Amino acid sequence: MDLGGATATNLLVNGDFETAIVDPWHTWNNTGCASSISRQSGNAAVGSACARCDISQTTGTDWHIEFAQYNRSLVQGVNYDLTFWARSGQPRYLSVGSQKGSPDWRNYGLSQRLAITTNWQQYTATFSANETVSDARVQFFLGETTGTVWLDDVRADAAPAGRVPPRFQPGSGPAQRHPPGEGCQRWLGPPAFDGCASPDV
Ligand SMILES: [Ca+2]
Repeated sequence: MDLGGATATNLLVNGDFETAIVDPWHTWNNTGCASSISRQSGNAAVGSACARCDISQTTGTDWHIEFAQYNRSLVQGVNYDLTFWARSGQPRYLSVGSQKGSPDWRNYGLSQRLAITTNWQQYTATFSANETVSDARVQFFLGETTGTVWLDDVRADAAPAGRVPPRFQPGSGPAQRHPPGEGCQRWLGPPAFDGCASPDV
């Protein structure tokens, strides 16, 4: 879809963390994981505050620790830029995603793994929404390693016209993952995301 220069509108709320980190921001730790999110004043990338994520225990699976904004609206075929600033205590990876906020937890077009450094840097993950929905989670997956990650100025805007995002490939790489909760903890590999019909598997 050509947006024809549509005005960028941030789909996220309080992505700059200048106010308290509350709903629709949510955090979740899988069994065996421990992390906390706090609002840090000072040393922000933008403005006067940022989000600090301390990951003290993890399974090593990225999505087992989630910091996400719930119930975001996406329009099928529109290209979005998820833009944010990040740094970490040690060089590490984090993943970003967007998926349905309830079973079958299907992916809405975004799944990327990004290398983060100890210096503030701005990142952009461009994706094409594959459905029109109002229950999308926009997610940071922080469970790959322990440590501290700082985030700031998180935005999700319609991408400028003409930008071509990488095509989401169902079944490629780490894209096929179950989200947190609901007993759905089984990794589903390629070729297709098939939901959570058997939560006890
Ligand atoms: Ca800020």
